[in-house]
Amino acid sequence: MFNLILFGPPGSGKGTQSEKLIAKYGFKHLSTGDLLRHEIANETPLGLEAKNFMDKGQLVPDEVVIGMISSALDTNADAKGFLFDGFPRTATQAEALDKLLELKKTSIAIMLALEVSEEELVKRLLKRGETSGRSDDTNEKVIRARITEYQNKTTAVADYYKQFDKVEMIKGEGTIDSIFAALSAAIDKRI
Ligand code: B4P
Repeated sequence: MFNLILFGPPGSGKGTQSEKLIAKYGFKHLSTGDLLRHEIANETPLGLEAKNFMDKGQLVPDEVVIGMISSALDTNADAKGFLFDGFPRTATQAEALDKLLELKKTSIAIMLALEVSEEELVKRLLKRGETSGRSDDTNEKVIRARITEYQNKTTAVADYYKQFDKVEMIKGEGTIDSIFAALSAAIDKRI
């Protein structure tokens, strides 16, 4: 089983690149953003709670997200590998993920971290907001709050995996295909 984390700030292209990586390598895609938006669309209690945080650009509480990932891992027990997109986002989530994978006698093979400047992130997300219907993409204040939340809480996750020598930095600006080629090369070295 080969498990990887696609890491990076909001708008860095995690969702875009995940689609291509799944098509090439056959990973099971687990995006906490997508899972949360699914709960919101179905107006579940979990979704209603999550929406309050997401609309302000804040992270959803750890216990909510960890519970969601835990059940997604259980329902996909036969997957040949997982691509975690947008998870883990805090050190607590990273430790919980390690424990969940250990129970399945597997682990994270690599974290690929996309690097993109703040101005490019804001530009991309405002553009996506014109068509996505996502309430967190239309307001520049909320977008900047998400980036600040990333800097305050999420960059620590890369430090966590660096101690195990599992992080590879990838330039996230350029064409989608050139970024995909760099991600694929990093995976092929370890798979
Ligand atoms: P997510 O759904 O994870 O989404 P994202 O970070 O906003 O975007 P992503 O990086 O996937 O960018 P994309 O490919 O779409 O998070 C949303 C919210 O959910 C969070 O703010 C948080 O509240 C909550 N949440 C999720 N996971 C959580 C967790 N684990 N814990 C707590 N809370 C959690 O690309 C963006 C745009 O750029 C697209 O329009 C795309 O077309 C464009 N683009 C991509 N690559 C490009 C390139 N190379 N050049 C130009 N444009 C490009």
